[in-house]
Amino acid sequence: MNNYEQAKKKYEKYGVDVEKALRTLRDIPISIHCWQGDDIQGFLNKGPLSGGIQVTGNYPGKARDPFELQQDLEEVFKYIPGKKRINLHAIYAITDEMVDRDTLKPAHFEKWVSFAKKNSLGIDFNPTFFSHPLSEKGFTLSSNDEEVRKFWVRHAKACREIAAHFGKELKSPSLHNIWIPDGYKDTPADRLGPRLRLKKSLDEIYEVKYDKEYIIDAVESKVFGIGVESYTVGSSEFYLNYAARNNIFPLLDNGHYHPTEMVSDKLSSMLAFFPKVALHVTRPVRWDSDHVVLFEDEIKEIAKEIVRADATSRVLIGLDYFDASINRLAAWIIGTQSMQKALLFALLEPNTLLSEYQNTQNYTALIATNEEVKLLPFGEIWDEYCRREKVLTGLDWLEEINKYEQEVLRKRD
Ligand code: RNT
Ligand code: ZN
Repeated sequence: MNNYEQAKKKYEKYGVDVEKALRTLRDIPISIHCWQGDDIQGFLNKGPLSGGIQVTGNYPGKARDPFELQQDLEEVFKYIPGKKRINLHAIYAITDEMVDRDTLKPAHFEKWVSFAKKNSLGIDFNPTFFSHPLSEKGFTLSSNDEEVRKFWVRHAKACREIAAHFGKELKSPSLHNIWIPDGYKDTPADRLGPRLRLKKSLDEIYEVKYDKEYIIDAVESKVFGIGVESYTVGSSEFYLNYAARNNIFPLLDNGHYHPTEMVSDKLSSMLAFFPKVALHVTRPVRWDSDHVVLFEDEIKEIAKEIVRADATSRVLIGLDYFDASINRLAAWIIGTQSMQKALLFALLEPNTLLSEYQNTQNYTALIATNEEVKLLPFGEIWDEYCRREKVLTGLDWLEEINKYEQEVLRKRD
């Protein structure tokens, strides 16, 4: 018996179907965010990053143009098992035309469509409401300057058309996610006004109807940003109510809540009401710092909630972090693999047994079994998954990425 078979036996003792877990994992898509590759710079924006988010670090070799970003993504795909999607922002349009955000067209993303086809990917999409002269006053869809508000409504409408185009071309619905940076540094005099304007803007944006086969509309809430500490227009309550009443979906970013609020605990409440829920998986360290996702407790707990609810096709998993202090490709690989490890860990949970303990009030056995399960030989199962998916196991990928750093990244600066 090889290591995998031995490990499998240990899981079987608790009634876990390991082969089924591996098959399920392979089909759970992870949406990989393009913005880890260039510190959210994009190709349309020439200025600095704004909107209360921040990338720290200056590791050499960041992608400077579409060719480099796609080259880096393709390198990264080699070391990530399973089904992948990519997540783009509007500022990643590939065009020589002088185009502003409100006049973007599907044509400006054709090179991404061919990239996606070549690599068998779906594309998710985000309008970019930050890093632009018209967002520098801190307000976009909730602006009290009608010209500014209308500009951003046009931007979102253009982006939904592009997302629907991705969905149609790639035969896989594109998640179109709205996140805006709007808010106040200090306590505002009027909290309702901006929210009513945001509501009006969203109504205008979603007036245009698209086929559900092409686009999935979501809204992402937040609690605060840098320089926007006191009040965020697009808060959790605001967007949950909006989404519920308008048949769109909530997107939960696990860096966007108060530190003791857990997205893992929110998921089941969302799934009780929404057919789909989208996630931005990140790692907040003391604040919404967007550190690289690791194989840690809250990520495992989020994965468990998805698996236990049998919601692997209802929860759309996207990554959202940005670290410029380490090799950016390594950041992508570690974060994506960590999410996949968490999913596998959850799929290997003896859920029938644990639920039975819960339902029979045998809380002693529940806690004891949960602790025991943590020590099962998970690494052997993960390695087997990687082998079957024909990606390197262990740290072998790091050697390849170091080579790539020497041969490609170091020549960029
Ligand atoms: C910001 C939000 C948002 C962005 C990306 C770049 O706090 O999380 O999702 O990180 O869209
Ligand atoms: Zn996010």
